[in-house]
Amino acid sequence: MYQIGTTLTQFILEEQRKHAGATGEFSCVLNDIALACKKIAALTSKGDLIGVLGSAGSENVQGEEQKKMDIITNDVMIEALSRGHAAALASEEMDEVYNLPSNIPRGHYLVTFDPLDGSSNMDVNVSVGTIFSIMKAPEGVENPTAADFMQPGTKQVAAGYCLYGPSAIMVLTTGNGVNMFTLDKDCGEFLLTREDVKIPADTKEFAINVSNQRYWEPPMQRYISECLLGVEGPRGKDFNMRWVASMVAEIHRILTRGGIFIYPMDSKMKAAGKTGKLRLLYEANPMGFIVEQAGGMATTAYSRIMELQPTDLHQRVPVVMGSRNEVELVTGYHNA
Ligand code: P6P
Repeated sequence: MYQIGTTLTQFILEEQRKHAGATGEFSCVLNDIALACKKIAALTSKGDLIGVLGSAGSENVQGEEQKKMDIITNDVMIEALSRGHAAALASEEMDEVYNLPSNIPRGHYLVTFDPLDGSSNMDVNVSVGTIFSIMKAPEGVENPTAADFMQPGTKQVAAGYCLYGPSAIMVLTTGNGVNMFTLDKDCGEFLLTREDVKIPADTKEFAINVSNQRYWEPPMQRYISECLLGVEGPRGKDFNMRWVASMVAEIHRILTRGGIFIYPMDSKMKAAGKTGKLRLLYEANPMGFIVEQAGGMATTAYSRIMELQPTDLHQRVPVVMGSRNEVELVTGYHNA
């Protein structure tokens, strides 16, 4: 018998039924995000056909050039999440917390997001993605502030991303494992395609931007040089390297076949007064939640990412995440 399969909406509602007293609001937030990702998938697939590539001629709060699609996808996320289910929003593309218009009812959830991670890859037609994290909002606060978002990653109630590649794939955790949903563009539904995804504990594949090698701290120099020595070296095996420059694509590969993704602290960042490259609230924490829920590990090279106490909406941190045994080795080198 032909099977449609399990839609994301059905999956979310079945999860909701497991929580007695659930109001359905959390489910609505997830469905709002799914709607936004369907729209973004449509936009990214058209690219030059609809004139959405290239620079917007502006900078974000980090002083990084904004692409047209950074702004467009941010607008899509804001509209989709302004339907009375979220309490407030925070985005890589917005300096401050986004409070909803006064005529919109407030939900009980804070949502942070990077609307189009790796957006510079849009101009060269390489995979990009939307990353999101959901936390509880404080009770009875009409307009949450940045302080309300300063919650460690362990407080996340859900995290996910949508990868816009050959397929559009939504990857979601609500704290009970990781599931993947592929967008069937013919019927406009995300359909469950991989359940309870687990990352292999060991790997032979690392992802790091080697052009920064001369700036790395000694333990990171040691780790990567050992990988490069291959089977003749102390690791006793050859390694492969990947670098897509889209964190979403790297993490998706790691969820699929294992690996380690590293964006370390380095002396160039220190000299510039930076604390890392990737953003804690809407990149490192959501991806860390997903990786941990898939049996992997996520650290700063020194400590667990999800236990960090955030101090700023756009705070950056070093990131080492993926196959548990490999991340443990790297973290051990840094804490030796
Ligand atoms: P680099 C994309 O801009 C991003 O935030 C991550 O998705 C990606 O892993 C990293 O930066 C790429 O950084 O220095 O290689 O351009």
